[in-house]
Amino acid sequence: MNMPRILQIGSLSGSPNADQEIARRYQVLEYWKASDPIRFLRDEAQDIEVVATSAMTGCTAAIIDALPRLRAIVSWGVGFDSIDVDRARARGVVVSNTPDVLNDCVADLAWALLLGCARQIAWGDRNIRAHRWTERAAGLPLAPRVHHKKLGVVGLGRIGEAIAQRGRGFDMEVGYHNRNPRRDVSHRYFDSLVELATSSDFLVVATVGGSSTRHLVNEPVLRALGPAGIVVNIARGTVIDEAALVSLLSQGLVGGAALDVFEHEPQVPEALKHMDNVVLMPHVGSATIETRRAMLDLVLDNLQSFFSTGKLLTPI
Ligand code: 8YV
Repeated sequence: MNMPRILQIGSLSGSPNADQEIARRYQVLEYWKASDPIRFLRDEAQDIEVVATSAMTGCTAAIIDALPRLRAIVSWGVGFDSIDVDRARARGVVVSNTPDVLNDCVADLAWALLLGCARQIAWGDRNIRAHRWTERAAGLPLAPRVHHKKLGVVGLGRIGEAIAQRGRGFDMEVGYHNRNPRRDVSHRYFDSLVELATSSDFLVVATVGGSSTRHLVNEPVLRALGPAGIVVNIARGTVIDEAALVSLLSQGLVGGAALDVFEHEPQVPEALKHMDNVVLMPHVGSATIETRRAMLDLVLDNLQSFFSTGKLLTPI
């Protein structure tokens, strides 16, 4: 049987056996293994109609431009800031991502980070492992209470909504900032992000990445959150002005930070690694067995749908 050919930009190593499962159904051109990528596209990929990629490996304008017959980009992950969607649209190329299937797991991680930072879980764990229970326990600063406090969500999309819903379970007052208020939710809307930060104990960033939100959470917003406030980011590192965050944390002007994403991944500012009021994770919001399986299934279903009907199941 003649399997359709696709170009895969990077290994989908975030889902176990993803590369093998894709290769069982398609003839895969492995872009990430090419020693001379430009030549590889010119010599091997001129007939390629479909690209498979991920939120991490993306798809640049240069790749889109180098594929004259390209019709679709199928991506693993909900974020598409690493894909040049404008260039794809201009070329009539459709793009799919993997929305919804990861909402709850990303929201769970946001809450694990929030609780972990507020209740000093990583700090306690580090001290026990270092045999410092008695030494440090005496100096343990009391943690802030979480329940019945104020939760601010930056970006009340599908993931933000799942985070807000969990906040209600902790009897929290929930506020949010979006470009426009949503009519279908009862949480309080703030059209000013500074005002949301001022009125929040915990500010959770759940908005899209990309140029439209770059440094949306800037120094004034972080100052407004204040010395008792904790900022959580499970969105994209670019949404927070990381240099401002490091500086305000080191001056005690922001209370704490719990971060799954960073501005220059996989680099993490050294200063953050030495702060007890900071919790760090290596961009793993969707990394559960069930969700990563569902993400791979949606990639496979989008590929199959496009090859059989010319339509994507979850176009962006
Ligand atoms: C990551 C994500 O891709 O879906 C997204 O956009 O950011 C996540 O699923 C994943 O956690 C690996 O970085």
